[in-house]
Amino acid sequence: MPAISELGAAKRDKPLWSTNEVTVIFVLGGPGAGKGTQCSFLVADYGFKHLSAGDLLREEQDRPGSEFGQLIKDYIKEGLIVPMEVTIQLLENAMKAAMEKEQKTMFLIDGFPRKLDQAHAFERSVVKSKFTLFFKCSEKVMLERLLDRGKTSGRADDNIESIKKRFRTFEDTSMPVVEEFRQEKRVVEVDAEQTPLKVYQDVQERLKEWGVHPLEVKLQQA
Ligand code: UP5
Ligand code: MG
Repeated sequence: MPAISELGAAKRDKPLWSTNEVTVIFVLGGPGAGKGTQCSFLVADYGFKHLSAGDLLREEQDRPGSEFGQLIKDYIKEGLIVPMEVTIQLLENAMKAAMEKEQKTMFLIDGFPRKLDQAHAFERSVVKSKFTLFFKCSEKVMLERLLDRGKTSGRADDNIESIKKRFRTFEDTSMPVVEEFRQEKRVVEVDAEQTPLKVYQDVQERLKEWGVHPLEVKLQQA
């Protein structure tokens, strides 16, 4: 990828895709709320393409020759939000690739947008989201989950110092995004402290209310 100043995806003043062409559901929730876990269930039953912004950043960080590797590493360790131009470009590239190679048009964008400027830039220049699936979970439960996962995850930010910083960033910077979408009545909130299966059942119920159906149902309707 070129220098940050040259990354074009966040700069367009018209969306690249219309909501008729592409469906995007943002998946938000604190660190360890279970975004990735629930997205993997949804991929299996609904045929979404799952794009985790954090995973895309970690991939770019590890890509030999990436000029953003060190920057991404430093931001993630500190629980800070990587400059949006990088994340939006990575998301747009991944969406284009999934559309071309896998004919995907339905996307779960996990862990993004985490800051109001990202939310505005993505919806202005890439595509407007349909709604945001928000996993509500207390810090106490998220901390237990992350420390447990940290025993084997190898993630540079699954340690108590980084986790505390991630919690602060989430409260101070990412919750305002959820609040703005909530005011626009575009938030679907689910209690994420239940078992993974119970959380998923609630998610499925709520998606049905929004007219989003599993693949099996779509085939029956066709
Ligand atoms: N688990 C899951 N659900 C459970 C349940 N219901 N009951 C019991 N256990 C449950 O789950 C976490 C752990 O909990 C797992 O062990 C799981 O088995 C268990 P997971 O599904 O992985 O939770 P998730 O919400 O995906 O947690 P994650 O740690 O991925 O969330 P973060 O939001 O912190 O991480 P992300 O990868 O999205 O971002 C990392 C960093 O990247 C950010 O801090 C930031 O520095 C950077 N970033 C940006 O800069 N910009 C972006 O746009 C995105 C990321
Ligand atoms: Mg995750």
